[in-house]
Amino acid sequence: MSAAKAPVRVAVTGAAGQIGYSILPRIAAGEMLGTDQPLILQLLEIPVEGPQKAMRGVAMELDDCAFPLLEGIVMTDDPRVAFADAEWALLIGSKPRGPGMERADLLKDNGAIFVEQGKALDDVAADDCNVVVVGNPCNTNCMIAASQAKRLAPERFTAMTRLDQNRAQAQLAKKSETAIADVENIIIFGNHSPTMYADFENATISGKPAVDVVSDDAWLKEEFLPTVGKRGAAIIEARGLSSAASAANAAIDHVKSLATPGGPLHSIAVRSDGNYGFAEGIWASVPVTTTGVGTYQVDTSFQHSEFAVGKLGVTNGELVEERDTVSSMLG
Ligand code: NAX
Repeated sequence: MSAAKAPVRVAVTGAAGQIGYSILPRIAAGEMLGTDQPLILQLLEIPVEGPQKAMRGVAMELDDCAFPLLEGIVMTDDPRVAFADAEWALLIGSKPRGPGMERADLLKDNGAIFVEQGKALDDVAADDCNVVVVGNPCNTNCMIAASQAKRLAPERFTAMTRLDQNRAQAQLAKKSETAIADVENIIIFGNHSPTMYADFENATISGKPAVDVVSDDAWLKEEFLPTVGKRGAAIIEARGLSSAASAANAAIDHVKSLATPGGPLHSIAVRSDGNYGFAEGIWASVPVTTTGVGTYQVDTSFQHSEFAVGKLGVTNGELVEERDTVSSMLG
């Protein structure tokens, strides 16, 4: 019999939030890192009694699930405790946009959180820690956190666009009346915002170009793209709350794909080195193949029409603007 694996430390911020509540039992059940991988959850919440108390409640429920893989739960309001020796850090917690708040204020308020957390990660996380930013605006928050890191490599900081990919895949499967698994190579480019480009031109359905199978250019350009881009707002409108179960599911997919070398192409926002016309140094979503646990290579083979290049230009412009807004926070 082989020896039991050593536990992996997984830090999760915003542990008392909606996504936290959806994701934590799934991580503890082994859905993210595998059903033979013991783990220790290190939960971070803001130093305010309400969220701290709610986090303790979540931990009580995790205890009550009696997950065999869950070897410990750390609860704290100190990022240096939460991130200590973490091999995976899911940065979910951030400030929501309040009434009358400008986007620039949101960027700056959240930027301050990611300056602090980036420094703490660099000080105490495991050398090969993989940092996954979910809290919005996630691309720019990720860039800010990575910019604080002197020890950790910027490539280890990724932001989540997998929910957008999953949304796009589901919409194409519905439209073409095929199984989800038959829709492949559907990649999100750019920002996790309504400017993102869900690249239907390179997608395939049952091995054939999606554009040929769908055969409805107007639907792809005028319905599919806005539906995917504005899906978050549609969920808020319907539920009165933002996406949580699907966001938690996407974060699990993101980590699983990033931890599984040789799997299919997937969308993650990574530091741009100029591919696809994205400005160097911003975090833009692109297709990647995973090469090792937490390492990946950007697939630069996608061809884009003039229409797509225009879309990529818009989302790149937004990311550059976001970077300009937070330039004083970049380390
Ligand atoms: P909630 O407001 O339910 O929970 C957020 C939690 O984070 C709160 O409990 C809050 O106290 C905590 N928090 C705030 N600042 C913190 C800090 N500095 N350290 C630790 N915890 C902190 O939001 P929820 O619905 O869980 O969403 C979390 C974030 O995910 C939001 O920023 C949201 O916009 C973002 N999303 C990102 C998505 C993506 O695809 N990248 C999709 C889903 C979601 O909208």
